[in-house]
Amino acid sequence: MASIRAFSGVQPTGRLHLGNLLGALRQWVAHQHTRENVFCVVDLHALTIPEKVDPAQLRDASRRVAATYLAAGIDPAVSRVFIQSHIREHAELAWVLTCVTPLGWLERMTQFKSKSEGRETVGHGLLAYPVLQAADILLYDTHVVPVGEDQKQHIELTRDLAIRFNHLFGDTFVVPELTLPPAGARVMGLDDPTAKMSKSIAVDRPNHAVFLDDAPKKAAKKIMRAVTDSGCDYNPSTASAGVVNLMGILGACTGEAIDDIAARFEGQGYGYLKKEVADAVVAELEPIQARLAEYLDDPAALDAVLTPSTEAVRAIAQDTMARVRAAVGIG
Ligand code: AQP
Repeated sequence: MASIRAFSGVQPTGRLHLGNLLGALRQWVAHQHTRENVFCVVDLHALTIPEKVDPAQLRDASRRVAATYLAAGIDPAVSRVFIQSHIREHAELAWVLTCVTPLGWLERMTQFKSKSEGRETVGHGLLAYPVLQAADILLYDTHVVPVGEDQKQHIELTRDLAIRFNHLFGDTFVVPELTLPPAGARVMGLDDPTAKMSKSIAVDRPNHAVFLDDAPKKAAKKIMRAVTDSGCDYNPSTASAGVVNLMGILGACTGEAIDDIAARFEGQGYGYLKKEVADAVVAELEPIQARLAEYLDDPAALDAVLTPSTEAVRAIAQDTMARVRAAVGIG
């Protein structure tokens, strides 16, 4: 049986949070032994809002994200981990795909609309972001893209672009499928459970997100302060967004079904739920933090993963790009 290849990535735009772990990293780890895996730190994507780029820090941030993948349980024996900008073919394929992308497809992306809202000028990179993401995925003949729910529309666009390109230039790309985790696909902000937990929001709002490198006490404190309501309703269809979010986080950490969590806490104050969520989150974070510290203390150990991974994925990227150049008549 031909193997299934998974591709996914995270932007080095800030400290990774619980949403990144439960929505993305945990499903990468869970299935890595039954797939071929290509996990990328998407640093070119981090340039899309140039005002927020700190050139002195970006390279370090990329290495830290790569180390976090490994600390979260990515096994370099079966998974490739590399930094996007080290493979030039991402940018080349992005341009070729840009030329087959109708503008309207990009203008209707909800992430583009929300990120460009209220900005005086909107950069082309922000609009073109999903085309670069499509290039990342299609470059590796990806079958599955394990991501959080917020990426659904972008993966749909990637599929549409692969189909359009194949139609225009002949069968070139594998058309990938999205995969979501069974729980934790959309972790909401602790201080505002109507908005997705997000790195950029967390920068100015200390109680918005639990970061994967938060000290256990601090992580627990943020959860104990999470916004709920003044009632006592655990029914998943009527409970407030904050309570549903906390039950979702607990379920994602422990594997317990939401209905069972709701039944267990019925009649108890939210403090009991928060305490259990805090314990479950801290139990997730502690081993990750211990392994992260080891990788950060030993840059050579990280290089020993990144260097061979980069060479291995380069070979795949070069093959795909050769096919693309032949298909469109360049190179
Ligand atoms: N809140 C979330 N719940 C579940 N999954 C999430 N992901 C992000 N936030 C949540 C998933 O994490 C992966 C990497 O995300 P990203 O860094 O590429 O970009 P993002 O989705 O834009 O993350 P942020 O935190 O919101 O970053 P900023 O603020 O920089 O834009 C993806 O698989 C994503 O689904």
